[in-house]
Amino acid sequence: AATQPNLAEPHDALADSPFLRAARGLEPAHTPVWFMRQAGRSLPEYRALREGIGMLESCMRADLVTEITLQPVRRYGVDAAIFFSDIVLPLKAVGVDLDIVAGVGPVVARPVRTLADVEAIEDLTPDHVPFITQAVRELVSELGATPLIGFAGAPFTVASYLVEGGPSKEHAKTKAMMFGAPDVWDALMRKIAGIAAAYLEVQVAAGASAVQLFDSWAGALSPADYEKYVMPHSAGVLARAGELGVPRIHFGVGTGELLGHMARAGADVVGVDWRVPLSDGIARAEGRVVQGNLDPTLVFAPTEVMTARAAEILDAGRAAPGHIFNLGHGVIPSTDPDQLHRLTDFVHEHSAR
Ligand code: 1CP
Repeated sequence: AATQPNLAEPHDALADSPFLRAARGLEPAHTPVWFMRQAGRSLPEYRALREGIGMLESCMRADLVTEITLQPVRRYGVDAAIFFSDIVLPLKAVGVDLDIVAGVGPVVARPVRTLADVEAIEDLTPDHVPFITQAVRELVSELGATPLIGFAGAPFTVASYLVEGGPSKEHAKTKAMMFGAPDVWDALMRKIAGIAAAYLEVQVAAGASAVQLFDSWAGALSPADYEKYVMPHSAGVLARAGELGVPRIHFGVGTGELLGHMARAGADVVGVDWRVPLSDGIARAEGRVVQGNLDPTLVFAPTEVMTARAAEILDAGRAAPGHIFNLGHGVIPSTDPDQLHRLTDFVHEHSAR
């Protein structure tokens, strides 16, 4: 009977995947590895496919989303796929006038400044994003035992694009609203949190088996301000994601002083950037699984320098309840894909149990 095909088998293979076992604090066969921004400009096959097609358009075509998401999985043999989209895509889907400009990033035509601006933004329903449901379903069937990570932008980081109107270093207008117009801020954060949670629900309903909440720019905040103005809203998103029964990863950049708060906001897995030694990240993550944290520029060093650093991170990761290997932030577009392939193989070999 053991040799008979069993309907439960594909599901079990997925649940037993190194990524999902590590995310749940169970011993995996090897330390799982994936790379933030593993799809995208570093891959020649991505650049070829995107030729003449805008970023937002490619995010709204299920066939392109599926193919782009699969490209790094095929090439590297990473332990998870991340859904190809962008943190501002759900805003576009509910009608916010924005574009993703090549070489710049998200640009919002009419930045949000008033309560009326906030109230004009629609809440997200599955009907706004049928291409997401379709792409996730296709991906999950193609990926088999490789988990698909769904994702959304966290309220603070998404608010920064809406309020500034585009990428920003200081987030000055955003923080001016946060400090000076708490009623507008609260309404905006609630609005974005609702959209993010609904967006994650669509992805999980269609088969995503984990979610990552990207609060890339939360490191611009002090712990006290994070706790007061941001954490309750991120916690709301993570609580709704928790009801879906999938592991929740919470990540930001420059968040060394915030890792405890980000854990307590409702993370199962805490993302650690490369500025924090992983052993410190583990202590600050208060018993959570950790993800990270190789400096993304180390791929430009000789392979043996890169792998020696990866070995240190893998060894440090053993002190955590679980460790998912990743870069400390996204893949830099000029990265040589062959280096990431060697890195993936090294992580698997060095960590094989
Ligand atoms: O496989 C993958 O990981 C790629 C999927 C992906 C993800 C997870 C993209 C495609 N964007 C994102 C999330 C995202 N988008 C974040 C959070 C992750 C992070 O911190 O890196 C952020 C902050 C954005 C906003 C954004 N979109 C930027 C950053 C601008 C800034 O403020 O500095 C940029 C450049 C984009 C455009 C974008 N998104 C994704 C790609 C491949 C691109 C490049 C555009 C293109 O190829 O034309």
